[in-house]
Amino acid sequence: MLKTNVKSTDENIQYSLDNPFVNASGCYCRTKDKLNQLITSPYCSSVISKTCTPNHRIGNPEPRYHHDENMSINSMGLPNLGIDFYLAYFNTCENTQGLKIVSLGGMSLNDNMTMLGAIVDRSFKKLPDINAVEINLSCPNLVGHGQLGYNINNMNTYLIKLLNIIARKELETQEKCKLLIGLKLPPYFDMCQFEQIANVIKDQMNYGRRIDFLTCINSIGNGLVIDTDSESVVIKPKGGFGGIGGSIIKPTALANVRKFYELLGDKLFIIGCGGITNGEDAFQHLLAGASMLSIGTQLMKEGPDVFKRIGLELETIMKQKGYKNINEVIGKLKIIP
Ligand code: RRO
Repeated sequence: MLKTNVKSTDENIQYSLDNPFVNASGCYCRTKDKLNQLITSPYCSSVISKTCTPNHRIGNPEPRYHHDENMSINSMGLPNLGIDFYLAYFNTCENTQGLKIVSLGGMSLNDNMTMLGAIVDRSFKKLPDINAVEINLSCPNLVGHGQLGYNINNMNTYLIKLLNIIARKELETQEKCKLLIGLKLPPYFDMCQFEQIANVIKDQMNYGRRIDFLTCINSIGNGLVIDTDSESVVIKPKGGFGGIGGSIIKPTALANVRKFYELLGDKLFIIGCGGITNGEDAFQHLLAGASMLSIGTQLMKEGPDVFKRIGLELETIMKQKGYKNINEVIGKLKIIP
């Protein structure tokens, strides 16, 4: 009942996934132990790595993550074990069914070009490491680095240079790249921003550069959580500012999924991320237009069993409503005439 189909823009690559669930990058995916727990977790068909850099990074000082009932705040600062670790992990792990996604977040365009170039080369050599790449354009926590997803001109030039790596390889080999390529976007709040970003993406696609999916949304950047008792911020980096996740960001996440589904849903698929805590939230993300569902804060709170609970709750809602499969739900949100 929860099977979902995802495909590349030109339908060259297609996957039928047992269920739509994947962890949000950053949650349970930095170390081998945590990744193993996801890979073996029922109802988690696909797994994404922590956003990675060419080399190991320690990240920001602790405490750097905090959650309460309705929200989370983090300023992790990209702690990760370096791209080679994640490629090697996926190369040997046993999840053969779902998507194995590496999230890329180099400190510079050069970093990302080097990492993507290596991944694409490996993929053309048919090494089985991974089948998808998510390019993170939206980390809110790097001191001195703005979020690329908020700088439309830079984002456009950046994507041209990065995605040309794939286009060139395809030209050279006369073969299609077998990787799904996605962008992790920050939340947008203005109708003009949605249109501008959608136009940047359409332009890339019109010039033959691959973008197969969008992940909407990353945490809402630079929120501030204050503890009344201690009269203090709750995380150390950046004076307490950090990315906000959890239930309270669901309306923003749904709006981003919906808008990009309206603007680009005939060209690519969307991974809904933000505020999924139960089957009803999952159902709403599907209605808005998500084909896959990414769980972050709730995974941190509950551990990998969260996928089964939410999956079963989603199945119950779908049965009650008479739906036989997810495709009957995706994007079918009604508006009031
Ligand atoms: O590591 C982080 O601080 C982090 C990243 Br890369 C991201 O994309 N989103 C987020 O909330 N934290």
